[in-house]
Amino acid sequence: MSSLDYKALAAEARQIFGTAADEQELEAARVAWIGRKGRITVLLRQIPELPEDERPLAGRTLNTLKGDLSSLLDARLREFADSGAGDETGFDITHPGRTPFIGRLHPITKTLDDIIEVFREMGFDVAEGPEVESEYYNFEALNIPEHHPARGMWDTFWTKSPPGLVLRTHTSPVQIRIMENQKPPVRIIVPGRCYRADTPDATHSPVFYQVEGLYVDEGVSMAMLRGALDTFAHRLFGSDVPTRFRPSYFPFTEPSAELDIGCFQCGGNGCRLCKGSGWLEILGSGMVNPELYGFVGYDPEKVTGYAFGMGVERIAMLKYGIDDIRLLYENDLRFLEQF
Ligand code: 2U9
Repeated sequence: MSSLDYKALAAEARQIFGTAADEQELEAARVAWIGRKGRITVLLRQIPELPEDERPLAGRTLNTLKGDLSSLLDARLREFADSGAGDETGFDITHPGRTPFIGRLHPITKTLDDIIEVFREMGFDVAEGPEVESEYYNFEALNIPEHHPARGMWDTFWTKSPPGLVLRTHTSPVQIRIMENQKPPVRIIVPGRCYRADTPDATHSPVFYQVEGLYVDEGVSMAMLRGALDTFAHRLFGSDVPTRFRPSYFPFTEPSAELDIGCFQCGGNGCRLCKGSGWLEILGSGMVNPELYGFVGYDPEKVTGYAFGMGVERIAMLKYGIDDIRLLYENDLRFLEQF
């Protein structure tokens, strides 16, 4: 059997299978071509009678054609079944539906969206900036000079080539960039991915998300900060949750304070989650250190500002009762499908 014969044979068979008008015609084609006494089957059976050097090619080509015709047959049958059994519109109301795969948002994304929504309603704009930063924006302009002991608060990834850049350890550089380009009032929140050279454990991930906020204008006060953060905590964790402001230290804010919410697990009596204190820390904050205004050309005699920052994973873990941050990065569907 020569390859030319095969081509003509294949074309003829495909034409017949492809144009069969209904299931009966298709069944007739099946019997005539690939049934027990069909043309292809008979030709396959005759291979041993061919000259020896023609047998391999004939076997291969005929078997391939048989497989192709069988697939074509299945496809056409499915086609008839899909349009078949139906009413005059061709729609088969008895045909079982296909369950669509419903995607869902990652718990970090959900939490990020919730946080952004609350601050948007309070009048904050959303700003973003680069994840690879200069040492100047990530540290110096934030009142954290080289050799300052506060640098130890951030284990930093440095770039090799070009050298001297950092993967931002917080989103604060974006606030500096915005203030350089915009006169007060500035009222922004800055969501984004940050990096710290921490060893991963249940509460640390070298990649994590932050939302920071900044409000600078004439007359911005610590009381306004407290009010905004209280509103935020109540919106995210419920209007009954107790809050407290606890003094703290950050080089870029003075004075600084952390916001705690009452532990919802033990109701404030002390448990493992709150490490016995009855309180859960949810964010850091403070009045922008006036030193910073010199870096961006603002007049510290005229404006004041508040700033805050929170780890999105921490908020998500508290909100959803997740006890290990690594679960948020492993992408195990059994975990993700719960949200
Ligand atoms: C400018 C001035 C001040 C942002 C602030 C914090 C306090 C803070 C941490 C919370 C958990 C980071 O994710 S975390 O590790 N952040 O406690 N961040 S005040 O202050 C700024 C930012 C920008 C120009």
